[in-house]
Amino acid sequence: MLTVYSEKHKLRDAKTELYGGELVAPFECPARAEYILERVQSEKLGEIVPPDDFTLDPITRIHDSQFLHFIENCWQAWQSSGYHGEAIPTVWPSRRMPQQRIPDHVEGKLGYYALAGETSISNGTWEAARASANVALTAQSAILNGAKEAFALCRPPGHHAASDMFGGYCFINNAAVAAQAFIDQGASRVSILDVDFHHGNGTQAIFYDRADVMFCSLHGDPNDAFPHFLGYADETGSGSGEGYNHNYPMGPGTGFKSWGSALDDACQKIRNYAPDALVISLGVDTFENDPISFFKLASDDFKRYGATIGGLNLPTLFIMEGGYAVEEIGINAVNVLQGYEGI
Ligand code: OKP
Ligand code: ZN
Repeated sequence: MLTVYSEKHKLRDAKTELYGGELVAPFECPARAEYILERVQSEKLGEIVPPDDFTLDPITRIHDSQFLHFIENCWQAWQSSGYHGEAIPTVWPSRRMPQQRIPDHVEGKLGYYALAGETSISNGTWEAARASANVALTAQSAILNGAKEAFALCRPPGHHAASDMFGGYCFINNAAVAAQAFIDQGASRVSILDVDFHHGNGTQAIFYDRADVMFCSLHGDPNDAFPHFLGYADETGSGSGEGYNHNYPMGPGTGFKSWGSALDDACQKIRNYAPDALVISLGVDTFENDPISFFKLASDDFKRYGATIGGLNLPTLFIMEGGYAVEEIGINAVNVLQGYEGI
C-alpha cells in the first residue's frame, strides 16, 4: 500500500495543552507520526512518497475562507497582542450571547472559531495543517488514478474541525476535504467511516444535510467522552441528508466484541449505500492502553477489523487521525492496513 507522508508535520509542535486544569505537553505530538512512519518502513508496507502541492481550492470547498485566514494569522496576531504563552481560547459565544459578530481582537476571534480549549495555536501550526491536507489530497489522487487503496499519514488530525471551527487537536478536516475531492472529480457517493475513539463531530457537521456523503462513526459515548456535545445515536442527518449519518456511541470498557458488532453494522450500511469510494478516519486511540480514551481493543483486534474493512472491497483511503499510546500507535495503525491487505 502506498503511504503519503510529509516532514512538515514537525512544524506542529505546540508546547502546551490545557488538560485537567494544567498546561501539559500535548498528547498530539510529533513523535506520533514518527512511530507510525517507522512501522510502515520496518513492515515494508510499500512505497512512501511526499505530498504534492495543492492550492487552497479543495480546502475552501469544505472550510470557510475567513476561518482559514484566522488559522493562518492567529499566531502573528496573538504575539502582536503582547501575550507570552501559546494561543488558547478563554471566552466563547455561548448560550444567551449572539453569535453573528466576529470580534476584531484575536482573543475574541479565538473563542469564535474554537470548539474546545485544549488546543494551543503556535508557530508553524498553519503550515503543518496545510501539509497534512496535502498529504490527504495526494493519497486521494492516487486512488482517483487507479490505486485500490492508500494511506495518508496525516498529522495534525482533522475530524473535529468543522467548516469554521478548530479544536480537539484539529484545524483542517482532511477526511472531509478528501471526500469532497472524490465528489468533485465525479464520484456519486462517498462513505466516511470514522473509527477514531472520539466522535468525528466536524465531519458529521460538514455532511449532515447531504446524501452524497454518508458518515458512520464508532466512538466513546459523548455523555462520557470528548467532544461531549455531538455524536449521539439519534443524530441521523437532516433534510436530504436524513438517514445518511450513523453514530455508534459506546460506553467505558467497550472491548472488541461489542465494538466489532458495531463495525459489522456500519459495514452493512456502507454495503447497502454502495459508494464509489470509502474514506477511513483512522484513529487508533481505541487501544486498551491509550492514555486519554476508554475502549479496550488489543493490538491483534486492529488486524481483525482491518480485514473487515477490506471485505467491503472498495477503493479505500485511510486518513490518520488520533492515537496517543505513542509506543504502540505504529503497530496498531499498520495492523489495520495489513489486516485490510489480508496480511
Ligand atoms: C482528538 B482525536 C479528555 C480531554 C480530551 C481532547 C481530545 C481530542 C482527541 N479529558 N481532549 O479525535 O483523537
Ligand atoms: Zn481520537
